[in-house]
Amino acid sequence: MLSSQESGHAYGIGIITIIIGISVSIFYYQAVYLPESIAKPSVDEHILHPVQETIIKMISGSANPDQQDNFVPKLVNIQLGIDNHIIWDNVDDTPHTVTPDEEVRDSYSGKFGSVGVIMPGEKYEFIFTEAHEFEYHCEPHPWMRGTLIITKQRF
Ligand SMILES: [Cu+2]
Repeated sequence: MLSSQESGHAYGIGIITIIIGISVSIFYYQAVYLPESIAKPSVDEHILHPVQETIIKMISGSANPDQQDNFVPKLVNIQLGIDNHIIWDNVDDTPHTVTPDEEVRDSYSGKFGSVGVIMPGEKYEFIFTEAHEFEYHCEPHPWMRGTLIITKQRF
């Protein structure tokens, strides 16, 4: 049996442990979690709401490796504030993906690339807010390849 002094001591340590735990949680929430969740950079309205959409179609027959065209158009030049809202439209009857060859991250829109497949008739869209240049492909049909070059407005 613990004497009442010892059990009081153990009780005290328990309370202190709980207080430290709560303090650490609050510190983590305020110093780490909150800043990350609200850290989206401020982006010009013209870039968030460009005047044009860029549509890239995944055309019929893309699942055939002998067909030359799949992502149409294949090479796209984009200007921020003009047409940087990009929509991949699957007009084929096969599911496809939009997957960058190497990880691409936009500091406003986050990680680029479709999550899972884009079913026939569905779309994947992304708004780029920074200059990027990269190649992408379709995961199940690696011969489907495209290139995006996103630049700042030239005036
Ligand atoms: Cu595909």
